[in-house]
Amino acid sequence: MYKIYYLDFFGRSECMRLLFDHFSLPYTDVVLTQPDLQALKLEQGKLEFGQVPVIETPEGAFLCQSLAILRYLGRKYGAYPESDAHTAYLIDSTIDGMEDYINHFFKYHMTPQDHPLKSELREKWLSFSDTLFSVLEKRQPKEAKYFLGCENITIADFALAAFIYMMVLNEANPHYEAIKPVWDKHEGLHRYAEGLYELFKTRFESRGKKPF
Ligand SMILES: N[C@@H](CCC(=O)N[C@@H](CS)C(=O)NCC(=O)O)C(=O)O
Repeated sequence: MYKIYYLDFFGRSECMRLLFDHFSLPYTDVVLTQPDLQALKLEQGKLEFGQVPVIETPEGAFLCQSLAILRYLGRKYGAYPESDAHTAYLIDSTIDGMEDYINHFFKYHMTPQDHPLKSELREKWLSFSDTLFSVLEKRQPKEAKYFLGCENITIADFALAAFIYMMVLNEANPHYEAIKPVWDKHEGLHRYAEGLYELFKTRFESRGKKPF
C-alpha cells in the first residue's frame, strides 16, 4: 500500500489522493504535526529535501517533490502521455502554471496585513490568476471531459481538480471571495470543472473542509 506523509492540508498531496482513488490503489495518509515533521527530518533517507509531501511506495521507497511524484504515478498508471511531446509539454506547462499561482497566493497570504507590499502582492496574485485561467480556457476544448481533449485522464486532470477545488472553488479558503469573481469570468472552464467535480465527487464530499 502507498503511504502519503504530509501535514494536515489537502495541499501538494491532494492530486495524488485523486489519482490513487481513480485507479483504486489503496493508500493511507500519515498526517504529521510540526514536531512529527521535525522528527522525520532526522530519520535518514526519508525526507531527502527535508520537505513533504513524501510517498512511501508499496516496495518501501521514499519519493519526494510533489510534481515529480505525480509524473512518476502518471507514468506508472498510464496517465502521462509522454510519447506525444507536445501534449506532455502542454500538461507540464499547465502544472507549472498552477505552481506559479500557488507561489503568488502564498506570498500574498503570508504577508502581514499592514505590510507596505500587501496590496501590490494581492494585485499580482489576482492578475496572475486571470492569466492562468485564460490559458486554461484557451487550452481546454469546451465539450471535452479531460483536459486538452485527451482521450483518457491525465495527470493534468488530477492536478487541476485538486487545484480548482482547493484554491478556487473552496469556500473554506481564506481568499475565496476575492478569487471567485475572477473564476466566474472564465465561463469556458466551468463545464470542465463541473465534470471534474463529478469525477471526484466521492472524495470531495467526504474529505472534510480545509483552507487549502
Ligand atoms: N517543491 C516541493 C515543495 C514542498 C514544500 O514546500 N513542502 C512544505 C509543506 S507544503 C514543507 O515541507 N514545509 C516544511 C518545512 O520545509 O520544514 C514539492 O513540490 O514537494
